[in-house]
Amino acid sequence: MLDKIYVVGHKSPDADSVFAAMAYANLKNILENTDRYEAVVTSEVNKETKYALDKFGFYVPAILDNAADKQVVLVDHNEFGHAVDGIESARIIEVIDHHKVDFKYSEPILFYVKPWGSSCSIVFDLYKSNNVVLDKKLAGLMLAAVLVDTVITKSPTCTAKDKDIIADLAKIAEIENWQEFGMEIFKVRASVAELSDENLIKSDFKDFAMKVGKFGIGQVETVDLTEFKNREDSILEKLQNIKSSNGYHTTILFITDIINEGSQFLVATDDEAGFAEAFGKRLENSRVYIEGILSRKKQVTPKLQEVFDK
Ligand SMILES: [Mn+2]
Repeated sequence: MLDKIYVVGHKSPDADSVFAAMAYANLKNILENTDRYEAVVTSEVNKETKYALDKFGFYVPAILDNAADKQVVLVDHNEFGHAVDGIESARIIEVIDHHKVDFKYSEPILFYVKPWGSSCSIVFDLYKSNNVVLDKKLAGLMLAAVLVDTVITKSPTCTAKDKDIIADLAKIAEIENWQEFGMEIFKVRASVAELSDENLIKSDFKDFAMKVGKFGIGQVETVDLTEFKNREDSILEKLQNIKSSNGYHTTILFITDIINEGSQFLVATDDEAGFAEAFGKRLENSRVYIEGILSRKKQVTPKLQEVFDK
């Protein structure tokens, strides 16, 4: 029997990283007439991911918490800092991603990155170009992922290609109103409001190494910012704790209002002036609302890098 190849997304798995792994493992098994590709996750999945899996009748993929000496396909990330533990000694077979490239490897591999709104868009495109028929339920999962990653097409990361793919996936999944389906998913996602401060911050949290030090940036989306208003002080306290006990230069949670298309920033940093320089807006009492900010990848991280990583 040929060795297993694990298809795995990033740490703190989101819908796109889980569903892209599932869809891509399925595609590879079909194309290579094998069952050696297995989608796995790095840790427990979040609420909307579980919701979509249940809705379309899938099990949660098994957890792979260490990839040392294993064969892996990375989806939805390429930086080792975001990858499963043990990645330094894993054998990487392929990378399928839509994030900025920060990748070095000792062998030539298939490295497939497109500047689209979600990894599931890229995987869908691969089904099409390989003439593989996509299952209705898998299409539903992938649609959920594209809608989450593009904030129901509102995010600046959403391209014309993603919009076409959303329409195609909705058709295959037989979902008549994808906007409504997107809101359904975001309502589940917004119920993160029930999480503890720490779990709220960590629900979608990524590390970024910059010249001045390590940044930890979490994002939460909501349809109602006021839901978080009375928790801001305790969230800030937690951000401060995470910052000092884990050696961060800055920790941020930004809460994105997807209806009004802006984000409330809660920031623990020793360099508030730098933050103001990056965003053109000053923190007041460690917080500030910034209109038009929806994307960590396309807006928040690049703005911070301009100031803190030059
Ligand atoms: Mn993604």
